[in-house]
Amino acid sequence: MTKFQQRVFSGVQPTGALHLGNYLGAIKNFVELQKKYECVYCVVDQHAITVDQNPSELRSNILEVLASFIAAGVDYKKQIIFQQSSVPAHSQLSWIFNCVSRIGWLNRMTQFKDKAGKNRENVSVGLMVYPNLMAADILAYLATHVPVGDDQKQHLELSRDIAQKFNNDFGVDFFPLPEPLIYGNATRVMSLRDGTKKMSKSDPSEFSRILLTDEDEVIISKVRKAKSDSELIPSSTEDLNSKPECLNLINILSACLNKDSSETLRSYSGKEYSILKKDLGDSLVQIISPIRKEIHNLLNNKDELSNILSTGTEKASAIANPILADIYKIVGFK
Ligand code: AQP
Repeated sequence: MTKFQQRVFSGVQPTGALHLGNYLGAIKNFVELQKKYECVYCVVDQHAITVDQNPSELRSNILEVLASFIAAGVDYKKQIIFQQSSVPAHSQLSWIFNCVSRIGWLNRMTQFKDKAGKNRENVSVGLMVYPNLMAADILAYLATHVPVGDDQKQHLELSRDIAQKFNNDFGVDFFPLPEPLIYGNATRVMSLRDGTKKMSKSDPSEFSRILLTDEDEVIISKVRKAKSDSELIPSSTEDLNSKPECLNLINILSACLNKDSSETLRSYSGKEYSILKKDLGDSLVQIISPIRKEIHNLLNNKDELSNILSTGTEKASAIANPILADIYKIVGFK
């Protein structure tokens, strides 16, 4: 039995329009989890500036992510939705974690290696210490559960390491070790152009991803043009695993239908891709179309969105500030 109150925390970066990977990997689960937990969902704008951002685009992306949360079904009245930079406790705790976390740990982060690539000497320091800020985001609320896509698993493990080291260093049992919640059939949605790369906002090809703001015809066309091959859909899981693009389409459809991938495979084995793509396009339109319409409605009332953010800031600060005050005492600042 843990002494910690169960609480969910997760965040999404306002780095562009949200895609199907963000939805199936994270936001769909945000909505489910609010039935059982107290949830804190954050638009992580401070993470976004670890790479260059255009300030006016950043502002509008913040409101679009907020609108996407609400349109997808996050209940902003019952839960907390807010903007990271509006609660200074995140930055304050992240400095402490910069001093707890080890350079060797950060050097092992594959996302940093992927994003920095050969340009390692020239990327921002923020990009490297990003996982320390992520640990602060979660632990400023003593959150116990963190719904994320599979790509964030390593960062979550680092958050646990930081929590553990802080507890050991200061001889306390203050931080919970937050558990990643990575579930569903699409924990890693892949690019529609290359089944070995994850679907991502920063992929140069618009045809690699489906956005929550795509019109119905665009969704259908992106699915129709998704990379496939000239063979029929395989029947065994082994054969499916050797065809990453086909596996991706089956996984996405399974997630849309809330079915097991093996069941979906059985329904399509031996059939042509065009049949699978037609059904997938239709399923995606059914899911995305109402979300898109609601995003547009919400974005027509920006004052209301700003009010929702202000309320979220108050509610988030009311949890994080007393926790930060206790942390300041533990480290000897007070
Ligand atoms: N392809 C994906 N499949 C499943 N889950 C995914 N997530 C992101 N991509 C996929 C999950 O969505 C949540 C929010 O992610 P984020 O936008 O904050 O950051 P990210 O993972 O860096 O997303 P992108 O699209 O890849 O952005 P860029 O291109 O800007 O780096 C997280 O829970 C993430 O796991």
